[in-house]
Amino acid sequence: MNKPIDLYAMAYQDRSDRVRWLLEEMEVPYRNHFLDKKKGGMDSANYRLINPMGRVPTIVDGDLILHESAAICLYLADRYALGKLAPHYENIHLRAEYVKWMVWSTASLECVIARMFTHVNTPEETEVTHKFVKEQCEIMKTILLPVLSKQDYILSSGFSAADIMLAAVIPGAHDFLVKPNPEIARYMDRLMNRPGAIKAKVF
Ligand SMILES: N[C@@H](CCC(=O)N[C@@H](CS)C(=O)NCC(=O)O)C(=O)O
Repeated sequence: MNKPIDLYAMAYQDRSDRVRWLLEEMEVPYRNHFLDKKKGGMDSANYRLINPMGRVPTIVDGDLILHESAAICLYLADRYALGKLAPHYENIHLRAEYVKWMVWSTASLECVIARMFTHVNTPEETEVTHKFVKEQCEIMKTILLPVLSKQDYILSSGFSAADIMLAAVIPGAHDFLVKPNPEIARYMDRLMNRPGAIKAKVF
């Protein structure tokens, strides 16, 4: 039997959430390792060996060490749920669509949302940042809504790791994306109530 996967995080609700949720969905054994930032857990020489940036999440799966939450989820779904939570490589169009959502969720959507939580020190900066994020979310909405108005999950083939990535990121822009858009709110309800999400304590 394979050794459990080691998952390094700071808490349940950081970017390790999507990885833990995917592992729960796949019922792949794993161990949580929570690093204490205040006690230098992210900066320790041992941790820097597996993640030179001193960030989370990182996984160790046998002899593979991997960081970047989207890359981790792409790898895990391919390795442990290909054809179930990740489309087969032969299905080129669906696969391309899937990879797009996996990357978009962090590189485009999360990147914008994260602006609200970083380097905002004064009320003026907060206002400018919120305006920017709100405008950007209006654009993100035009990408999500046409899909979620016609189907329950982001891929026409059904629930996949791409839904996990999106649902882990979207709540960061709750007021701009979820609250004003019933289609996105229903999508979130559907996903938040999955036993895998509940076990992983994502929300
Ligand atoms: N793009 C990376 C971002 C990783 C990241 O920035 N993680 C945060 C936690 S959610 C972190 O480790 N921050 C370092 C810190 O707070 O010191 C990913 O998706 O894995």
